Amino acid sequence: MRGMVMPGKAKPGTEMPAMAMPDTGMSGMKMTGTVGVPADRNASGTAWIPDAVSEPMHHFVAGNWDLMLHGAAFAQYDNQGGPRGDSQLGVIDWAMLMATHDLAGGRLQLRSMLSLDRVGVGGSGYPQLLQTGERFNGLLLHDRQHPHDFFMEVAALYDRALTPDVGVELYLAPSGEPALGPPANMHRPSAMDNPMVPIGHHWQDASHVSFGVVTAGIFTRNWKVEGSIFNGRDPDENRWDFDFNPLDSYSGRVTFNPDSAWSLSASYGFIKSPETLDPGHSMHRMVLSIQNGGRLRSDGQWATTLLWGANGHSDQPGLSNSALAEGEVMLDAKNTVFARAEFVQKPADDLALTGGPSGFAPGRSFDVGAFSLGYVRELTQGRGMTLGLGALGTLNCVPSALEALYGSRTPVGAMVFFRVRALGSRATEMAAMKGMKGMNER
Ligand SMILES: [Cu+2]
Repeated sequence: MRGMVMPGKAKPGTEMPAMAMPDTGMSGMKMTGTVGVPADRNASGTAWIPDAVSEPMHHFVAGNWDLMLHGAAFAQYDNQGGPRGDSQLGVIDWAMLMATHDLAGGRLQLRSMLSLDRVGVGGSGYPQLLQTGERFNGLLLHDRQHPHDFFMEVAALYDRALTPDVGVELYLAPSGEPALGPPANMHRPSAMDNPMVPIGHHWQDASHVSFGVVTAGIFTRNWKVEGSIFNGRDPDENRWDFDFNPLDSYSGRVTFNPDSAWSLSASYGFIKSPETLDPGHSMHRMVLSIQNGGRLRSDGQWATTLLWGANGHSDQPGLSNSALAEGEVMLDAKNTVFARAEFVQKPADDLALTGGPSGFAPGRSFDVGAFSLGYVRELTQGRGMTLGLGALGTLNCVPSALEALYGSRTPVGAMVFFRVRALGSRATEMAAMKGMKGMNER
């Protein structure tokens, strides 16, 4: 089946990377990187996605460097209902540049991913019912999604083959993602057009912005085993700097891509004092993920992710669980639908419900859920970019104990947005292939 995969992950204009398979990119086979792993199977940090799906990005060449540029921006009007809801006009965005160069028999990739969320949605982020995590003005954020740091990722990734079938990787990041959990939500093909972050983010993939990460891994074409040491402290509320601390957290992950349609991973992490204001508190995190996807007709793709993530707290018995199912279908060049269903056990202190009149015990946990459905219609495309108009609705579920606080057992939220990102799927690949053919003919 691999032979049928379009060269979406090809690197136009480059010669075979070190230890590459024979270059059959022109005949409809994907060009491959170290030990046959496509160069951009790493969707974020060193986390894999299925080869059959791709993140839209631009490929170009500057001197001896292969460059890949991608990103997305959402200009959004967000309205979350009920007493704990709010409304806001804002812009969230990220842009990522990757530069790859052959080095010492392997491949060096330098990456920088930046976000202007702090300007676009302010220090308290944007309204999202039941979302929790991080702080603003010294207070825990709740029912809002925090802005991401300007330096979402600044990293160097080196990989090379040891034998024709076994490769090694080393990832060094002043800001980046340890081997814990699946790719971060905005880099998953199952969620890349969804501006909302999962309410289970801090149970699953929130470590994607960690200020200090070292990851080493060994991989074959189908398997990867990795270990990280990293700074597990949550980013502070100054979103413009690097929040360095000792690398006293650690994680390990096993990933299995049995064929081009699937990527499975299991990971465990020990996160040392994630909260600066509560340094005695540490966490264990376990995450299982299943990603699946494929091509759809001439210029679409579909992708799904199933996730279980759990936190064990050093000061509480038991596990706090989360589960997520999400999917995105690019039906064709114009129409994309996406959906997500979530369940999370949220502690009262995360939801800021331990003080004041509500006064729940800090250890009390609430089972909450969120179901969302969204659609994007592309309006215009040019210069390798596509502009879409989208809408997203979320139905949340809270237990009766929270009914008065949320105004309902089923508070709702909605968002309308304009979204700009690199032109996706087949369109860019076709353009790239034409470019490659042109180069060959010259
Ligand atoms: Cu995040």
